[in-house]
Amino acid sequence: MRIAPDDAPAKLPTMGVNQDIAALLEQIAALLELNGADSFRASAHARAARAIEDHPTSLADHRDAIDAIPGVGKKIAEKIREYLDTGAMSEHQELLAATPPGLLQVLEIPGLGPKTVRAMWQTIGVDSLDALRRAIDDGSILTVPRMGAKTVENIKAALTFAAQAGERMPLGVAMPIAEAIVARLTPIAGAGAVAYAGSLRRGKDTIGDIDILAAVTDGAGLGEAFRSMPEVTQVLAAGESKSSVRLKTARGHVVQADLRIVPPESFGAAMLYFTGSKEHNVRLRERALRMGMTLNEYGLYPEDKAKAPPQSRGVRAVASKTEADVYAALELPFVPPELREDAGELDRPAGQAFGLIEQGDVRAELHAHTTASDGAMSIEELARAAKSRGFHTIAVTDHSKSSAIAGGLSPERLLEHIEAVHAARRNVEGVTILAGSEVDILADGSLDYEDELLARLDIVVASPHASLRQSEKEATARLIRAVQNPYVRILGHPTGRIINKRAGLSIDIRAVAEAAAARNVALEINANWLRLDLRDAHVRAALEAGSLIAIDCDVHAETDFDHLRYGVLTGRRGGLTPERCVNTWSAERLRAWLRREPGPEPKGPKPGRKPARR
Ligand code: DGT
Ligand code: CA
Ligand code: CA
Ligand code: ZN
Repeated sequence: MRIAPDDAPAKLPTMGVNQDIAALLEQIAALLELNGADSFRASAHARAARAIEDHPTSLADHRDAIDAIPGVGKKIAEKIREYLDTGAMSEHQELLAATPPGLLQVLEIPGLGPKTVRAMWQTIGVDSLDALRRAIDDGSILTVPRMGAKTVENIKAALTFAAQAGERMPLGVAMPIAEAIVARLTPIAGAGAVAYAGSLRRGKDTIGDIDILAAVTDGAGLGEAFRSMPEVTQVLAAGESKSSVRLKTARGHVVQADLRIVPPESFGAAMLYFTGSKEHNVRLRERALRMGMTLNEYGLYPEDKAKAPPQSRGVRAVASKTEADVYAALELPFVPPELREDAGELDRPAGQAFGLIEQGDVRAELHAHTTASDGAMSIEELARAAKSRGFHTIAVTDHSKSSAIAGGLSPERLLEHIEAVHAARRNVEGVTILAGSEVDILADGSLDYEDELLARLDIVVASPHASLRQSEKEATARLIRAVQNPYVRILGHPTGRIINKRAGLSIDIRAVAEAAAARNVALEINANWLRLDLRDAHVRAALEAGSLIAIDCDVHAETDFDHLRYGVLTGRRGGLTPERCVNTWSAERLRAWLRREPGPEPKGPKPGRKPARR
């Protein structure tokens, strides 16, 4: 059914009412602490936020369920109802009004909690990032209670990193916004197609702006609908075939979005052009010219020396309707969007597919937390969630003792936890539950538990969480030592970077991957879009060095399973095939890999290049 513009929803399809409520409650928690409220009240809001974010049904449709959610008290339930009725929470607005806006940015700096930020605000008047920089420069920051030289160094490094990282938006923030815009415009386009393109479609870990493409015969209504979306704060361009706007979402994210409108017969050529990258496009155009043709966003045309573009003179295109048509006419294989970076993807002969991993290939989650450490689900809830996603295996890998803030387990508690996993196996059928650990890699590369304890586990994920400012030499040696521990199977989020916030370890990825390959250890792509660690270039280098790859959601809450797509996109950008990704293997093959004898792999031709089937 074609829905006329007037019938279109008045708001962007929501990013999720529960998510919006959770974000507000979380901000109330931070604002309460900044304003000196007692920390019990603040943490009640934070707890409620987590419970609501994980709540399986939308609170907008199930208002009567609000009071029954564990962790949501009477007062907070009232605030949620107020939000559902009015779209705002008055307490949130009052707190915002009482707090200098710059203070929230100061709070964003990793390593700075609300207590410290409040202390800096109250004692020396730090109320913005600029004020913080000044306080560091003139040394007054050291007069703040409990502020040491080391903390100041950390703040300085974080400030420098934030300044360099610039304004690019994480993939996982941009993707739901783009999908919401596409969903909003699709009914208006009727029979025409609407899709996102640009760096987002290429799956880059951060994006500059959102590019939307629509193929319709008459685009006037579509352009108008795009420019009058309620989130639009500024119209930057309003042409017949191109509109450009700035948006501010309900969660406060600001981003530019471009809409291009092309005739339906040009959709493929336009998708190719606006997906980019620019460098890939340049190579395609050069190739077209060498073959005696012209390529632009409307199509691939026969050679024509005239000045005016061929499409404007009614010249018939050789190919234009689909991307595949254009690649075929250029005698190239279809290049998946994630590989279009002019990094060798055009050197492959036609007819030879890339065979990249797809989300549906992933059948196991090997890095997940439960309420035993900092997760939100019990072992059984986690196992059922994994099963409902079609996984045959789920690994329970709670934190180890050094990750104290994350509720890391003492050796005694880990032993109990292993028993609890065994007990859960009796209650949940149809999915293999592995007893594991995400064990901290200490600064020197040793692990946070003794080998005798690790030997009792089905799977060990070893990850760096602290000491992330080592030199490249130290960091590389640290990770190599970790993968050489006979019980380690996966190196978790190897650099520890947080996008736009923390650079993480610099490592010689080739050396780490070679060491991992020699032990048949997999390097993780952590699919959380704040991490995407390994990143695309690391994946490529690791594959070249012969290493196996794992893609894990690092599940803390049910919705974290949804991050898988971002891990898969990153893997695809690195050229990952299903064969090299342990999460795609059958349960039997995975079990054999996990159970292999501790110690180095037997010497043989190129260890790790082909994981042994046993
Ligand atoms: P971003 O937004 O910075 O993350 O990166 P992109 O790749 O999305 O770049 P954007 O938004 O400037 O343009 C989208 C695509 O449009 C780009 O990947 C290729 C194409 N494009 C834009 N400008 C040009 C151009 O001047 N020449 C060519 N060949 N292609 C262009
Ligand atoms: Ca873009
Ligand atoms: Ca753009
Ligand atoms: Zn971790």
